[in-house]
Amino acid sequence: MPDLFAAIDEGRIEAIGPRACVLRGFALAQADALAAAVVDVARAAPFRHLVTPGGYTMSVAMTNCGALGWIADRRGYRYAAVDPQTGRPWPAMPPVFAHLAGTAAAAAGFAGFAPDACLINRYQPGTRLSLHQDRDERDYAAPIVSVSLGMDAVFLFGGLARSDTPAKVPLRHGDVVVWGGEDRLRFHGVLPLRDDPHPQLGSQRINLTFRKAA
Ligand code: MD3
Ligand code: FE
Repeated sequence: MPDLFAAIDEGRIEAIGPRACVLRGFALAQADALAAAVVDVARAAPFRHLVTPGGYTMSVAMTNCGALGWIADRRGYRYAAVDPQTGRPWPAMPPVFAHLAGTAAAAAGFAGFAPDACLINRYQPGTRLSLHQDRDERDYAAPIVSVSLGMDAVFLFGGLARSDTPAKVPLRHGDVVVWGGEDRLRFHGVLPLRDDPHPQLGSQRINLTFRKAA
């Protein structure tokens, strides 16, 4: 047991919105298998820093697995079946990923979630993700499931307007968050990561974000 204080919350479900909740420690039992699968995905589709249409190089490094992958370039944001860096399809979604996403969504009240895209974000100390909405998916009826691995982060959960003051939600190794319904288009982001190395993953945080893109 690496962190006795984190263990206090394990198994709790915290509502952070009408249709958004944190499942504390939901991915802990699969964390090693998930991290190993991330290494496999990144061997086939390496992490890279995307450049936004505005010309800003993102501090988060990204890759994808599944039928579709989220990309940004000077032309815009979109989902694509082929990795523009390798010219090959994105690696298949590992079964442990798909299973976890489905069981987490069901535990949060979204039965039948079958994601076709998994965006994998890698944060290093100082990395942040500024407030944004996820609007590039075809159908907003499906939820989004996110899995946190490695170092702690402070997630910012805002409202439907960029100017709404966001709530701060700490996310730890093994936590899973599910967003759907009226919470699906809320602004959100991640504060700059502080360097407090994780026993298994070292000085990084990995976030898996499962979506139904098509
Ligand atoms: C909240 N990633 O990749 S969890 C992203 O921790 C992203 O890497 C963050 O925001 C991370 O787009 C936050 C994912 C998340 C995804 C969709 C949401 C949070 C959301 C939709 C509505 C509200
Ligand atoms: Fe997002």
